[in-house]
Amino acid sequence: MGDSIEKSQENQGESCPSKKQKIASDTNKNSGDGSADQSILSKFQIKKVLRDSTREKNIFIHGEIDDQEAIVILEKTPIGQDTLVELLKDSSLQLKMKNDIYSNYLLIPPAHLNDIKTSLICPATQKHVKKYQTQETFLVEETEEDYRSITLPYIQSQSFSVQWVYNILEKKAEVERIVFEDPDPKIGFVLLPDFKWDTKQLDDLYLIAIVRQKDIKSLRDLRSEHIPLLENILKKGQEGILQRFSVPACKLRIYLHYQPSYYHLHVHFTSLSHDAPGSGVEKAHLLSDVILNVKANPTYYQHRPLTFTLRADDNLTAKFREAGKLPDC
Ligand code: M7G
Repeated sequence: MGDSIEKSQENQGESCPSKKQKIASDTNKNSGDGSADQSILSKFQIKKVLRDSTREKNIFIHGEIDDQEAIVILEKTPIGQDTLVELLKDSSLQLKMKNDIYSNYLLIPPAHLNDIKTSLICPATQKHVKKYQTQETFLVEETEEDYRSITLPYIQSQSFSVQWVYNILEKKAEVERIVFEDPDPKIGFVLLPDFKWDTKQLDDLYLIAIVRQKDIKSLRDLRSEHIPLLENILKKGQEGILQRFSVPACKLRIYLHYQPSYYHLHVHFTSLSHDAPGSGVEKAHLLSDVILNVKANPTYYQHRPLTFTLRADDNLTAKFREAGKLPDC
């Protein structure tokens, strides 16, 4: 863990929700009591819009809360089918344009049908700012040797803190959100809604399975000894989602990211109909394929070149560039 990042993570600011408060409020709020916490965002001073997508209807804002760096992510949520009757009946309507059989209105829904999913990262590091900033990306092929000499030292010195993962595994945060857990220290995991999913509708269903073993960083570390773990996640994760959300396995996209942002092994479960960020071929590796590859060759992921994208001002990009791996970019 790099000094600056580690310090910044440790330097939990007075103004951000404190670790204790955050964890306590996570367990309360995540249980869905919807309690109000308006004071925190009223102090947010906007410094820069990092990304703004009209298509995805979200905006990523860098700012400060008192003197603490912070990132706020606002996202319009999908319209739930179960709210349609109330939405059409109880909203007010303003006519914007009418021509022949065509007309446009502005529909102003009741407040409880007009929410915006809001995420806060505070204190945020420079690395968080870079993660959410719109940037040019490059495709790079990482060989076994590149992993050993470039990526691994980078992971060991500069990756994001995985404290949030340990909080989940140790039941210090998001306890009420757990959908399924297997306590086995070798093949066990915790399945819960991803940070990106507000759990209001199934259209954008997104859960993650976090493994209990702490020493598996990513896909690169997977070998035949991990097959029981991977099969367990696949089977019990599917069963857990079927039981809780009635979504069958054939409607799920189950995959790992390479490179991930957080180097503690976890598996993404998203709705097949949801075009989730990071589900493209340059980043997502289907869990079922991963299992087959490791079964066919126990050290497949240690030896095989892996291709992924790098962001222009990522420090890892600079390292690959120095090694001559991005000659034309
Ligand atoms: P990744 O592949 O390491 O990173 O996935 P990326 O997809 O962000 O590039 C980590 C996953 O964990 C992402 O889908 C995050 O949205 C999710 N996640 C991150 N944090 C900090 C949390 C958290 O505190 N709680 C939960 N439930 N999910 C998180």
